[in-house]
Amino acid sequence: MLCRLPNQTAIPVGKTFVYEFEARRPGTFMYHPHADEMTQMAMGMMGFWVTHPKNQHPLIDTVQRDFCIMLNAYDIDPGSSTPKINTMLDFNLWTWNSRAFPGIDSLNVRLNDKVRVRVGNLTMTNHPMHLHGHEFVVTGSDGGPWPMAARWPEVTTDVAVGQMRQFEFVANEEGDWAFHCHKSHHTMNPMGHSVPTMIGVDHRGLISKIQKVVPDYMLMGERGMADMGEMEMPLPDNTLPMMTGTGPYGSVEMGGMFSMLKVRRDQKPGDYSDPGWFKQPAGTQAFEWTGELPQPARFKAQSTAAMPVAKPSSSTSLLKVRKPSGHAGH
Ligand SMILES: [Cu+2]
Repeated sequence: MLCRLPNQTAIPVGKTFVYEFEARRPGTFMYHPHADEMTQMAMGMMGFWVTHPKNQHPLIDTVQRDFCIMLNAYDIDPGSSTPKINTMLDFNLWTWNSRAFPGIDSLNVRLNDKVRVRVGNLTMTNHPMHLHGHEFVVTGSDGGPWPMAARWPEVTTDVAVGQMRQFEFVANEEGDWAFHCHKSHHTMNPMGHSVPTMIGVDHRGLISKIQKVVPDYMLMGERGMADMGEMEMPLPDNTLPMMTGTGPYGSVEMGGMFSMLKVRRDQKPGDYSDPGWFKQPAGTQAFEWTGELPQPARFKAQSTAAMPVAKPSSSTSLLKVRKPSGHAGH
């Protein structure tokens, strides 16, 4: 990491400095300034460094595809363009290589390619990276390639703050496979975290009354947040919709740290271009069931609690959970 700690002066505005060193260790590394670090990193000053081995390395396999993903995050108010540099956790743009879905390229590979993905995290929270359709093996971190005995199959690997994880797999399943951070708020674009949950609230008759006072008032969130993805509301300039992206079946309702792995039989070697959507063979999709539905098997309590439970003093202390359902009387 380049810094102005005791061994280096900062680079003044408009100046160019040369850093020379010998890249002795093969691996994946990250760099960023330590000069006014909080400001400069909040505004995106960071990058990847990959040192490839000169000769065949016993712990570094040859791969046909190699992807680098830098996890970074920004807090930019809707309609503005300057990141808020004091934000510590509640960022609103979760990005790969400073791009948010649907602006992130898909990872396009040829069937049976060996694929390496290097994921570095210079945000201020961890990101569990999850791949559909394949199992991968984590093969290395910032410290270098891992010994074979330290590797195991996974479908999600957590990349903690300041860490790099490098994972590999053989792309032996044709199709379009989601690849994303598994924190659901990280696959969203700007969203308000202070918005109350309105699921199941009966708004009938209420909207027309509010619209008498606020003519443009629109109701949101009655059926969850997915409606937001399809609602084409006018947004301020320089603002992304919360959930967006259009797939072969309409809105995919995603944002942020999300992309697709596209595995194709006829992708040319070394061709990273987007092959378009996969044409799924007949019989590989879910279909609607219209027959009888079996009763769900339910556990029957034996009325022997592990510990005695105090009787509720009033009905208000009974636990009630409302499920998001339109069926009255359940
Ligand atoms: Cu994340």
